[in-house]
Amino acid sequence: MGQASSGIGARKTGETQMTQHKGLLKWVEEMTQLCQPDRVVWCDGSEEEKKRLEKQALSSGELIELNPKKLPGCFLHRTAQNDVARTENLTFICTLRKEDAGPNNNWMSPNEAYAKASTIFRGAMKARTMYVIPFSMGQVSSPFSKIGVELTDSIYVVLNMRIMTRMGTPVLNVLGANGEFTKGLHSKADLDINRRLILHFPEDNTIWSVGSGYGGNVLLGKKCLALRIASWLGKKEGWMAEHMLVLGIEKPNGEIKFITAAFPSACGKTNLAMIVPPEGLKHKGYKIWTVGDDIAWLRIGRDGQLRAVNPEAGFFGVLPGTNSKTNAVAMATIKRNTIYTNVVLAPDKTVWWEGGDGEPPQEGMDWKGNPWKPGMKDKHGKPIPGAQPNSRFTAPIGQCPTYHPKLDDPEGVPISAVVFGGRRAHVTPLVYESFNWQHGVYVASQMASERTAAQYGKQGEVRRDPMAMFPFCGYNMADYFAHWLAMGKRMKNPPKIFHVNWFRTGQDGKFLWPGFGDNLRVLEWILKRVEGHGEARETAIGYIPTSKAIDLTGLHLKPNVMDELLSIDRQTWLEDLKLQEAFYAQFGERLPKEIRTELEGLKKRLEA
Ligand code: GTP
Ligand code: SPV
Ligand code: MN
Repeated sequence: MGQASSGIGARKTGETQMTQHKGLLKWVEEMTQLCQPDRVVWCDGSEEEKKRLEKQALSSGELIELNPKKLPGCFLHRTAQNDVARTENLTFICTLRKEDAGPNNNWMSPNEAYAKASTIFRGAMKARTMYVIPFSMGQVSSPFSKIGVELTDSIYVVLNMRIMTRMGTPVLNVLGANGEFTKGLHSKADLDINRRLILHFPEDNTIWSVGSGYGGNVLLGKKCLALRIASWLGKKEGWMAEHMLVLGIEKPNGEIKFITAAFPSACGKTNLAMIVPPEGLKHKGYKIWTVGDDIAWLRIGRDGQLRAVNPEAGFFGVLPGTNSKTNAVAMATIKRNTIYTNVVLAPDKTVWWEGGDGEPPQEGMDWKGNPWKPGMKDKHGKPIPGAQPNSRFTAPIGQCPTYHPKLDDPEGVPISAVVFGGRRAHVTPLVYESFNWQHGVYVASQMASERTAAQYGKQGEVRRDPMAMFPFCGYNMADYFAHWLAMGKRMKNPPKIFHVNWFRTGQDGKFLWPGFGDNLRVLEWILKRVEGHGEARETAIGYIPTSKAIDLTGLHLKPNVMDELLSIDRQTWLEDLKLQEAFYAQFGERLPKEIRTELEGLKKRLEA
């Protein structure tokens, strides 16, 4: 509603024009009272609105325009220096009963949380504009989609939500006069980490986020709604919200098999979702389709098959390490209409990041906006990176060369295999297959991974991250395991569950497996197993490919590397079981007995 946003006092006209939804109007009014913005602007999602907001953000310095010839429609944004990743320690699930949030979540009572955050939100939008963003996770008007409304004082958030979700007037039309929606309130406030809170109230279908401007903390449709709130709704309504990519592998005969894969943050989902077949496999004629790179909503279709949709409309992807060799599809996707966050600005207004294409610029500005040159060191002699290790791109999925709207079926694509994986230097082999659904759920529930730059905390530390959902499960994870087990029982043909690890290292500390495109070799074996062939040997932990089962054509691995990648060390595994037991212990009696049964079974097999 262009006009209403053009001046002070636009609020009233805007509201009445945009929606008849009394609950929505009342809530916006209450939040306006609390945050006291100078004005309220309802976002319609139009091109005109986009241009206007970009212009404002350029003049305020929130965005920097990039080279219009080389990077048309692209912008650079720099976050505050203490605000570069999700802050899990400041993220809370606020349920009436603490045990419903579970030991996997920080918990605060709803009363306390609302009171605490209100003191920060009060007056936080003075001299600012509050934007009202109606958005849909999933296709607008699909019965499986969920609607949210985010109130924010950040233009960066509006422009990102435009890319990441379907937003604007069509969503309000579907919401009608009394539709259900998730209420999201966000304010940057003063970006003070000591006054930063990311609060979820699943019982009220509400999210409050304050004191941050970083993606996962503030794009409330993403981790907050599409995972934490949605996982809660999924448990109640019989479906699942997962931290998963979805990809299709098309064979020369036109048949497409779809796979979902869950890896923790910054562990390779975007890369796998856009995989390019390696030279040695090109002759086989596989074509890859990208359905989603971060979140999947899974339902059991009318045919009894597990089906997946990507509720997002864009990518919020990791930049460091992304280049034309590792991820050519992403590189093609982010050439236009992309928001770059926290990377190097070159003098010609292009951008650069560590592990990106080409040489770094001879001089430029680092992600903090300071003058920067390659090879600069800090006072301890450590290299100063130009881009923040968790620097990211925001780009529309429609620009991805391997995306096709026909695969964006509101009923979801049928899933043939579910893959889990972590970043582990040791212990877990390149790939193994679980014995059955229940065993697969156990395998996923004991996943572990080394911490990455995607969240604050000690980098490299191994932590358990069941289903890559530990930071995102909006309720007690013991109940979540039970939900996984129950979903399997409802499926006609539960997909096979696999575990992969691209990150195993050798004696020299280097990765043993080349990764990236070559991961298709592993996916090929997975598909063969799904189809009932593909050679494997049965081991204590599951089925492992025989030494010749994975096609290594064109890959010149040193002798024994494959053996090492596919080996399991009983002693190391038995040690790991102790860590697993300690992890499960925190769930007490609430842990499904099937998980313990599987753990005991594995222990016996390892000791045999
Ligand atoms: P989130 O967006 O945080 O959920 O991350 P993601 O799981 O989508 O991770 P992404 O694909 O962006 O990869 C993160 C980092 O891991 C990047 O620096 C990649 O270059 C690197 N990476 C991805 N796949 C591989 C692989 O197969 N092998 C190796 N060694 N590195 C990889
Ligand atoms: C992740 O950290 O898993 C991400 C990025 O996908 S964020 O949206 O910041 O959570
Ligand atoms: Mn993610």
